[in-house]
Amino acid sequence: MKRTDIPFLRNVEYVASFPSVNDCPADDLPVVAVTGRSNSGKSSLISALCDTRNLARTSQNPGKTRSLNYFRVPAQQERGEFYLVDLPGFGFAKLSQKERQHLRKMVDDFLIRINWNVLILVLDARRDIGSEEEGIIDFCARSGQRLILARSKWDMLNQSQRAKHTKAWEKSGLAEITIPVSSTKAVGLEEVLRRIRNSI
Ligand SMILES: Nc1nc2c(ncn2[C@@H]2O[C@H](COP(=O)(O)OP(=O)(O)OP(=O)(O)O)[C@@H](O)[C@H]2O)c(=O)[nH]1
Ligand SMILES: [Mg+2]
Repeated sequence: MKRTDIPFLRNVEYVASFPSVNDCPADDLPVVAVTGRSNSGKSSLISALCDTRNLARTSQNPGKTRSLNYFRVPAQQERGEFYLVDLPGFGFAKLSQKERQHLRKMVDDFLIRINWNVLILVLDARRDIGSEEEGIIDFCARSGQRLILARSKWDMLNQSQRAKHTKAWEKSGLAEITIPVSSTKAVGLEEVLRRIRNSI
């Protein structure tokens, strides 16, 4: 698909960064949430889906997203309005144990208590799935909630690495929910957008 044909999310507005689930909007707008390890590319993916460079304030410093960042996506064509939420990254080694636990709890509380429509779990394509990601995949399978595994930074893999990874997730039964994406090269964005549309 040509870049100009991708139905990017337009006129997305930053709402606020909430320190706790208790503060999050309690209206009935659908919610699309983005989670994943620190530095996996969550904020970059959100910015790419909105065709902007810096919507979700990506940074060279991992661990920067430390609250629940809400964006409001206006209605477009047949699809209604919804919230896009950038969750704090988990597993950032440079934070204290206490701070890491706090962020992890914030994400867990969000996943359990917020009535979200689809969760995008961002995984750096060069890394293996860790125990945190496994926990989230199991949680979604048990609760029957929609999940997308976005294998990010796909542009950084060569042909043989791509083939190897594709084989691995086919073997693990995750192919159905896996989408290779590159935020910098606009790979896989239209498929992520299609699944978002189908879930809200
Ligand atoms: N080459 C390439 N680099 C990427 C891609 N996505 C993200 N990056 C880079 O990876 C780094 C981390 O990206 P972020 O989007 O800030 O990651 P994050 O998951 O939001 O990180 P935290 O907010 O710390 O949890 C940045 O230097 C990005 O430029 C991609 O698709 N391709
Ligand atoms: Mg971020």
